[in-house]
Amino acid sequence: MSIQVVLTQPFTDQKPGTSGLRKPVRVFQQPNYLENFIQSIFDSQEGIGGKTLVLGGDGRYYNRQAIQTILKMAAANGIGRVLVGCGGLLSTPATSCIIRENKAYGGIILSASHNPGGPDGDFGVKFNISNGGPAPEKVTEAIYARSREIQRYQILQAADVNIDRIGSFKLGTMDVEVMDPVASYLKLMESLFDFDRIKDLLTSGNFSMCMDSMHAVTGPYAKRIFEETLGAQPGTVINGEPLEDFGGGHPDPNLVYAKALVEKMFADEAPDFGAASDGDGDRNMILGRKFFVTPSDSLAILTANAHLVPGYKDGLKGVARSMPTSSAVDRVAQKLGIDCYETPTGWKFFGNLLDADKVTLCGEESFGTGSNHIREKDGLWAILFWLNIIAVRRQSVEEIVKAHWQEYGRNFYSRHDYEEVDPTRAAELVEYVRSQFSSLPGRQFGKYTVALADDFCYTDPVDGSVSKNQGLRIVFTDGSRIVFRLSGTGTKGATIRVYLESYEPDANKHHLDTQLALKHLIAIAEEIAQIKKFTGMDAPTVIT
Ligand code: VG1
Ligand code: CO
Repeated sequence: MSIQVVLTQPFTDQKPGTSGLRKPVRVFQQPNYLENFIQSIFDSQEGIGGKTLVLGGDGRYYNRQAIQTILKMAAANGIGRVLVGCGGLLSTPATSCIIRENKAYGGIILSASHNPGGPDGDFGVKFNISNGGPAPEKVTEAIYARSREIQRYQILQAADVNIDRIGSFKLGTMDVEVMDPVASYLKLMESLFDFDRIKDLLTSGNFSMCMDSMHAVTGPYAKRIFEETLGAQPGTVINGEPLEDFGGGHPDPNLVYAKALVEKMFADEAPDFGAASDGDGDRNMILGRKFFVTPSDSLAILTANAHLVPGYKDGLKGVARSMPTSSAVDRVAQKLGIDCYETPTGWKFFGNLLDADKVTLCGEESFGTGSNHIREKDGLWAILFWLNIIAVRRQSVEEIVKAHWQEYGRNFYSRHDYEEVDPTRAAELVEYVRSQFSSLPGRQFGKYTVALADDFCYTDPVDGSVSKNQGLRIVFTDGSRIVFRLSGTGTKGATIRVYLESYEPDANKHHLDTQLALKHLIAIAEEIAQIKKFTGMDAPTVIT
């Protein structure tokens, strides 16, 4: 086996976004495209030689080929050992768990998360560091800088290896360990949650659940955890077979894309509890019978009930949410007397706070919740957390949420996405809103008065690093907000996200439909941003 040095030329578009480098499969299939990016990771990471890396993906199209390429490149670049998930599968949270457990240098996760897969879908590469979390901006910038000047990459000339059987072997001088993707993760979950109590609930005969894995990576995890370990009925996990094209679906756990689950949960005779996760297993959606839990509320409710869960019963250090996430959790933090941090969108911003032990739980409005058990958001963890709470409180999802609103008030919340917008027009919209920053404060729109209009800028309280331009926010005097942001994960044109939040203390109004409750704010967003004019669209493409 010899090491081949391949001459190459830089691609100019290998800048990682909110969560890794995400592009259409066809872009990744260009000669040298994947290789350049992987070599840029190796070149920009000092001291990676001889170290351990974790490698796996969400099973989407091109996962298996990419794993073979990366293994051979790792061997040629002097990596000591690679732990790879059997079948090339590892969920994002499991990768984080395995990096931490093995004190690995880092990991490479092959996923475009909730973006569709298949030859015409998307592919992605994420690099995680030794704390198990997404590489922070200074690391992704170094990778990007390297990708702009790369001239060669190294790869071992060797036959493909068998990644479908658990075991160890050598590839050149590098050790490869093909491992069970589920075992370590399951052990970690057992250490945090009251599995006996959840098992009692699931086998009691008067509680039923449905878990939709959306033909993505959590299928094997969910079957092992819910059906084999916790005794849920066989068939509890639906769409549990990971498929390269996710069965043609959009593995995004929301009311629009998790169709099979939503149909079940909103039918008569619906199960008591429903949940779904995304392509790489880091997102979650929680449903009760004919009832949807907004992710921002979910974070607040987990925070308020954490004392009921063994892994968190000693209290929380603090909580964090991304800026566009509703401030429901802020109210809980205030009551608990703990700190609440507001970070830019993307899990990489939670890493420092978790490492410094400033926060225990964190979450995003985009169906992501997690804690200090790993350094990624974690779909199945959130689902187990909910089950643990239900097992203790013995109330329905709806009862738990409504009691929460009763106590804290309700933060009506919604996100409107405008997808595949012409990038120039999207940039113009942003500029247009920004140009009003000086005139907006004090301006009145019906019952709302603008208190603040700015471009969110974050200074990391741990290392002092500054991240600018993280979203335009318009905050009103009653705490209601409109936020405009451009997506950093889309691959077709630009996606404009409009986040809307309005606080309602009056319990008599908590039953209102969300879109109705937000209708004035929606109209104000249109007035301020002229969305119809800039996008040419009459309505959002996705509402969550
Ligand atoms: C989106 C979400 C963000 C999330 C990111 C990655 O980013 O808004 O909250 O962290 O996806 O999640 P953006 O830049 O498109 O708004 V995942 O499950 O795709 O790794
Ligand atoms: Co994801």
